[in-house]
Amino acid sequence: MKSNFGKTLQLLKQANTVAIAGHIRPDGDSIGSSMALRYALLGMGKKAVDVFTDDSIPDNFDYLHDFDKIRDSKYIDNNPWREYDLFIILDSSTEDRIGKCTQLRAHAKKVLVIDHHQNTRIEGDEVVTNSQRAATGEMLYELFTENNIEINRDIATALYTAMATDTGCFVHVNTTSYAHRAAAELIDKGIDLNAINYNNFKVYNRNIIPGLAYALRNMKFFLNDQAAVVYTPLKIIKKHNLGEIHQFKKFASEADGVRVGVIVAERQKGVFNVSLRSHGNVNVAAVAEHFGGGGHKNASGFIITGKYKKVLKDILEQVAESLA
Ligand SMILES: [Mn+2]
Repeated sequence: MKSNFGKTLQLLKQANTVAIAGHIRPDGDSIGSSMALRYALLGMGKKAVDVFTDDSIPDNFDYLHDFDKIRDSKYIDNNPWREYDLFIILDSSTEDRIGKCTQLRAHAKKVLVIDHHQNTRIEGDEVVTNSQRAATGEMLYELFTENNIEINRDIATALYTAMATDTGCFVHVNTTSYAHRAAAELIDKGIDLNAINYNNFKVYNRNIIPGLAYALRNMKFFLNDQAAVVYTPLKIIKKHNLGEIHQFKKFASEADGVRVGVIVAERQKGVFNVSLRSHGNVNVAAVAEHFGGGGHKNASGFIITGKYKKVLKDILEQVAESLA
């Protein structure tokens, strides 16, 4: 269960300038763990710690200290890379998950990877993985507490954000007693618990209502009603100006009797972002890997191209295998 941080501390100690990259389509774990590590490293007296994400950054995490210092794709496209002692890749199981940040490899002396996905296929001078941890932020909590790195309120806020979002506010099967104990410790650092949870789990953007209504009306059930599919075609996404549709996942995977929720969003003509959510022993990481994606046993994703009818058929074929 414990993560092996043997060489990690040495790499962190040796570096004076550090670049941190999380994944594209950033979530609370990617952003939260990146920022927590930034605060901790700055606290250790590092000269420069820059956080990158090759995407636009959802502003629902703007309560994080220095949130506006995260370097998004707009920054990346308009500024040259500088040189770093260490490049740290967080919460990413494959190289393409970090987008253009892969170029940082050529601008850093050493590369460190910390990730909690299943089957991490990404290289570094040191790669620490632990798929038993609910979040990369939970691995960082372990790193900090085991090595007497002080967790202040900013770090606690970022780590709590990471852990709460990846566990669905401590509901998903990845939630352990360790996660709860860690959360309790973080709450004791004086974080604004209620605001963070309301912000991340309760409030929704009312602009999604028309798109959500469409998605729910058109939700379909397959494989003896064990799989629910919510499909949002490009014309609906455009018509209702839908950004994130992660709220839709809940409705697919939480219908009674459903063991796999499939959420398909056509982001460009014939290009589909697919998210999978499953219950119990149904391993949707394997389904995602079949299509070149990845993730966790009960939550994964991938991109697939083609005609929707064929795409759906292919996906359901793999989902059927995961249900067998
Ligand atoms: Mn994560």
